[in-house]
Amino acid sequence: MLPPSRRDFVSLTVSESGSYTNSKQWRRQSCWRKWKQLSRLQRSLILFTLMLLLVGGITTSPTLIGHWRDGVVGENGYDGKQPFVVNLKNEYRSIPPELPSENRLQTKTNASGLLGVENHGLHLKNADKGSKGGKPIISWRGAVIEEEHASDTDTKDTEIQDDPASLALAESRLEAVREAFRHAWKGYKNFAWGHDELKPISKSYGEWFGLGLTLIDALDTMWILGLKEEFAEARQWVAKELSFDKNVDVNLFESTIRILGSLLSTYHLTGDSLFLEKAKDIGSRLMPAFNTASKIPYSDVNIGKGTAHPPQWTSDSSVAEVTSIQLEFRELSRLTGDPKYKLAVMEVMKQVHKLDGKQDGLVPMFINTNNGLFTHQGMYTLGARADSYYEYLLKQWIQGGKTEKEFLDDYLQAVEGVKKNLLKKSTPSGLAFVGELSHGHFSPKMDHLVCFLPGTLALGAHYGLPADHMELAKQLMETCYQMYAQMETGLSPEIAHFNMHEGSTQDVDVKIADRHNLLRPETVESLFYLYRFTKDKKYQQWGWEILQNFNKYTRVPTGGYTSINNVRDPASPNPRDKMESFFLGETLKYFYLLFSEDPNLISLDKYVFNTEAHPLPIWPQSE
Ligand code: DMJ
Repeated sequence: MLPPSRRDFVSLTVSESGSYTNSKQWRRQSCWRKWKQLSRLQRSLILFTLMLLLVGGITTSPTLIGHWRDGVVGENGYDGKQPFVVNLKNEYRSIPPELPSENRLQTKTNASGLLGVENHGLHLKNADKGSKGGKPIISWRGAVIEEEHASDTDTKDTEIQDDPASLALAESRLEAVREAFRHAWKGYKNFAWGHDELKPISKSYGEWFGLGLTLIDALDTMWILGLKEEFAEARQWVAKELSFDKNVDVNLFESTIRILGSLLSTYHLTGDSLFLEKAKDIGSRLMPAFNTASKIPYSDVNIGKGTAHPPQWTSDSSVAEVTSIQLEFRELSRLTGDPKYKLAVMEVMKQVHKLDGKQDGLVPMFINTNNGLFTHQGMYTLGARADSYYEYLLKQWIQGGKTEKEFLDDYLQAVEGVKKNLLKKSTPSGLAFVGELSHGHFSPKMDHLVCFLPGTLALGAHYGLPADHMELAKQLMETCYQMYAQMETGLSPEIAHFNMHEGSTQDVDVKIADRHNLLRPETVESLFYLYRFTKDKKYQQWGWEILQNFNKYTRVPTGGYTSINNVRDPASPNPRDKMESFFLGETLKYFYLLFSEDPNLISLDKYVFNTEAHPLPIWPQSE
């Protein structure tokens, strides 16, 4: 129970906020008043915390981080060679060396801990805010899109929550994420080093492609979290052990988003040419997948033999897989100056853009590699096999500097298609959810995978798309959170069924086969976007609850985290003995970015995340 004086203080603060003016002077005076009202004990505690932060900040100051960069990647680091870029007209010229080094600088500062983050943020405050009131440039069926960012989502974007209490809370949560990462890494290092996935219960590993998938997927996460030692040992493995000259079949989509995506991202963040060389190697080895009659790529490639094929049981590829490799291959063309990567993936987009079989912009789930036509028509979902098609429409438009209008048209049409065909409300709480359509029959089934959508909608609104996208994002965000909160473990199932009939007493039903949780990132990803754009603390709080529940039900004492079979049984969640690479590549990275108060830590005005959470640069307008 708080002593009376402290309760009075709280109510006094609230009443003061009625005369809020948002001026710096007001904030300074208010802070000073608040300071004077604190008890001696409270002041001492705050000073002690600040001291701790100061010491932490000094030990990771830019000088030392510079030393880290030099020591870790500088050994064979950015070589000053100017890579080449492709512009939107397919003209080639060299990338200014500032691009990688600028990005290094930003991450270097961010990686320097709380003080570094604060200084960096204050220095840049308002620096890259887009001008408002720009003339509308594009319209699609009445939806007018402003040239610069939507006014309700950018005003707070570059502000830092700089009061000591916010910063201390943020730092403790960031440290909790670093601790979770170290724990996951410990398991991987001890029992699965250099292999694809940790099996933390049996203290062993599983292979998928045999390429050290978890280690590669986690590279840029370690850099962003500032985990120097872990990054250094991983880099060493990439330099000494990683070889793509192997007789193995890999899935084109998975290896593009996880391996190529991470190598490109890590190259941009560090400037270390090792990662670009590896990216070029895997990128060129994946190209045989595009040697099909239709130019729609096969799902599988043997990266040693240079042969490609569809799965054994079909000549179809999934639509999400062939339309969610574009960010990575386009960037590879830009960096290498070789247009072949970009041309291959753009051909896929061109074909899908004009294909019959869509319903209000929604695409079927499969496409045939022989004739290039959609198959299994009449089934529409925002979940598995279609999800990232929608995500990459928006993100390619952003990556290319908002000039490729077909992507935007298709994206806007698809969002309208979702609203018209798939969006419903549950009973009793009226949660908005996105179901599925099968030959005209609606099913209230929503994959956890669909929870990427609030974040993508919010990102679009940030880039000037209609304000109702942001409203929908907020509603769906609440739903995705409820998919966690309404479960006994506080963790979401893989698939939820929403009740729609009157008299239902609970919104979410989970079928027995759908009760597993694979440590997936989508909800945390969307929480990150929603917090970045709204600064509404509830999104951080929801994320914090989810992190604690991961720690409670999926953390394995000897190292690592595990997927579980049953989110409805806290007494026996039943571990599956597998830590997916995306837990390190995506989930923990998005937790960290969600809890960070620095909007310039991977600025969403400079980077676009691929579907595996690897940030790639937004191309400068001049290219
Ligand atoms: C990841 O590999 C990617 O996010 C992909 O787009 C969907 N599935 C997993 C994570 O759930």
